[in-house]
Amino acid sequence: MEFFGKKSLTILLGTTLSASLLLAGCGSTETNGKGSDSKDEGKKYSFRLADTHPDNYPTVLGDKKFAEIVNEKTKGRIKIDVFPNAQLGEEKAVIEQVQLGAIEFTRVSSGPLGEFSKPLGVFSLPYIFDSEEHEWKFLESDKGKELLASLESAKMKGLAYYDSGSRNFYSKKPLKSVDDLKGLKVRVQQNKINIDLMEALGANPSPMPYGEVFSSLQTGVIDGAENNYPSYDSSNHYQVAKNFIEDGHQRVPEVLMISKTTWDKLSDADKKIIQEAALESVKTQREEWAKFEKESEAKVKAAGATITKVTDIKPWQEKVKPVIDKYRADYKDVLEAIDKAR
Ligand code: GTR
Repeated sequence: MEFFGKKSLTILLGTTLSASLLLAGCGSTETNGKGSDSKDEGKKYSFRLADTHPDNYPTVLGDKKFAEIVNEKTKGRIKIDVFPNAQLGEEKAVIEQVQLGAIEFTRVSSGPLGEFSKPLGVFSLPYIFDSEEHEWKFLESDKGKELLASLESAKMKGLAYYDSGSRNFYSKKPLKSVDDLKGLKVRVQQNKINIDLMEALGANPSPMPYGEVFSSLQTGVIDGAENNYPSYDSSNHYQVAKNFIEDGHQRVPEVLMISKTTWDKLSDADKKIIQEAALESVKTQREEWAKFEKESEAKVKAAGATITKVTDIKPWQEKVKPVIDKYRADYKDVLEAIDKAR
């Protein structure tokens, strides 16, 4: 139900927004506090932040916390409106808009980002993290920060990582072991490492935008997909693909970021506020994530999803070894740093 609501809302707002964009000429508005360049007053800004998830989703709650802190610290001078539900477009399209500065902020997965900034692709490699602790130890390390900073060469500025748990496979057909993936058509995030990953697992990869997955599962265009519990739940995929196997093949962090074009226009003081607010919002996002993840797992089980826990991950890791081997040289330093954080 939510899905159809989301689609029609997207179409509706898509039309309205493109019209207002045309009128405004650009997504952000800037005015000066007193009609002068007074540094004390600073400039007034009205920015937009795009997120693909629905309103109550942990990333959107993080986005809103971020916007609220910026608003408070600037006494309302910098206003950031959060647009959830892919109202401003699917992730790949939004990233392109952010590169152009037409959308100022977004929260996206590092999955699709890897196609815009190669260093971030490392997160799509399978089974590189043992646990949430291992992942966060790396994300907060110098190398983790360096990866965020690498976005600058792609006209974006990474402000913070958000939690996204681990990704697992689900299908309309039973999934009890790695062999059951053989021959299945599985939707993946739009990133070429995922194509190699699915091929190594014997499945047929089908990259497509997130918003198309529900109907593709429903109509049988694809057999399955993969994601964390919160997305499996909030996208209603659990209603059409009831077999979920907890293999935890990837931990793909979320990224909160700003267009480099927008960033470069800000005063140093405003940059500081925005950077600090983003890092402050991580706490809220991670708390909400931990709660939502548990609730989603319970909800999909109660709704009849069949959950299989993988007790021996070795056969999975064996199968995807060629993927790691293919990319090892490209990600040598960062893979070493990930190992060190273990
Ligand atoms: C979710 C992620 C989204 C989107 C989605 C997908 O886990 O939070 O931003 O990337 O996965 O699979 O497309």
